Amino acid sequence: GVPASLSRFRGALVAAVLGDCVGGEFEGAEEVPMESVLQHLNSLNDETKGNGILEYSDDTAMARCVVQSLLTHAGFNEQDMARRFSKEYSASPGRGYGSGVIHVLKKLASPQLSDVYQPARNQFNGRGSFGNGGAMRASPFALAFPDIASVKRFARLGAMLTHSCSLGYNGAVLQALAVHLSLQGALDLPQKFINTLITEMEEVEADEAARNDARILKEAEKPFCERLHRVRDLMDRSKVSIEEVISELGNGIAALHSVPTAIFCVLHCLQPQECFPESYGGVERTIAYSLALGGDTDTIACMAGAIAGAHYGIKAIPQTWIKFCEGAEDADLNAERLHMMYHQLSQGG
Ligand code: F2R
Ligand code: MG
Ligand code: MG
Repeated sequence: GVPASLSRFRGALVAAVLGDCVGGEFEGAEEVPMESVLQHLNSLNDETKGNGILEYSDDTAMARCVVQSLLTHAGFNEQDMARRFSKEYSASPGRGYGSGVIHVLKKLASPQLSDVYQPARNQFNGRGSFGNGGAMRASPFALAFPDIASVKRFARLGAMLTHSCSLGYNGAVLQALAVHLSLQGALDLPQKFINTLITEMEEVEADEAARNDARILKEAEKPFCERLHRVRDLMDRSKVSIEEVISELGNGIAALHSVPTAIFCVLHCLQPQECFPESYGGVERTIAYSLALGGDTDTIACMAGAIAGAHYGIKAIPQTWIKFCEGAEDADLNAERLHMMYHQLSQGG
């Protein structure tokens, strides 16, 4: 692939925050007309307003913990990352966390805790969470580690601090892989991009725990691979309705029903389309389309934003959007630090 430029790092981290902030308006809505999406996004162009008035939610709050932890330790440290998650939650519990994960975050605060993975294992009668909370904060792993094995390994471990079901943590692996590939220009060849994701996930889902979870939850043998095949089928179609995307891929809070959907949003919006204003670039199209799906809009737009931002770079992101979204300027600064870490590690440092 092409060298991962600073612009791509900035695009990825900033567009993830924007997706979360602008997506919050529609989270949980069943139907979201494109007109309402465009009206909402249009309000971000009023230069007389702004200064972070759209607040970020749990997606960004936890991603910021991931970023700070990776930078502080120049690598993955599970104790530190777990501590940051619980501190962040107790400082700002009103960021819209999932109703299950808050129990993990409270237990992670205990000084007596010796195994930081244990609270997540106890969730949902010992099955663990399959929510998308691990995936929504997985993009920074792709921005910190240049080699694909580390991206997979640490995205998985980082997610397992709260999500011990493979349908949760493998969603994080898939999201981090998509950002990793996009960072290297892989979206220039969309068919190859999706085929590479399928090949990687074939290996990830061959794991015994993944097979067991899929069987218990009555999912396909390799659930993420199966969904990625659906993404590929939808990509090949000249016209796809919002309803078909929702029924084939989902728009819900489970990682399985949202990570492949986010990947589809990026692929579907690679070219201009009639439903978007002509002035829209790729990041704006991707975020607008993610919102129009309804459901878990902040998280789907956050994940799609990260993948799209890594492809188009910071130049594709409107300055006024950055001004309106809490944490977007911080994300831009952190992207520079992650870029440095990534290049140091790629030179064996
Ligand atoms: N939680 C939300 N949005 C809805 C509420 C918003 C808030 N109350 C408000 O209005 O301000 N958004 C955020 O949550 C998602 C990420 O959730 P996460 O971190 O995965 O949480 P959790 O609790 O682990 O899982 C989410 C739900 O999925 C179901 N679930 C998961 N595993 C399950 C299992 N093994 N068996 C049965 N159900 C399982 C449960 O309903 C969980 O509560 C993001 O959208 C983020 O934006
Ligand atoms: Mg959220
Ligand atoms: Mg959400």
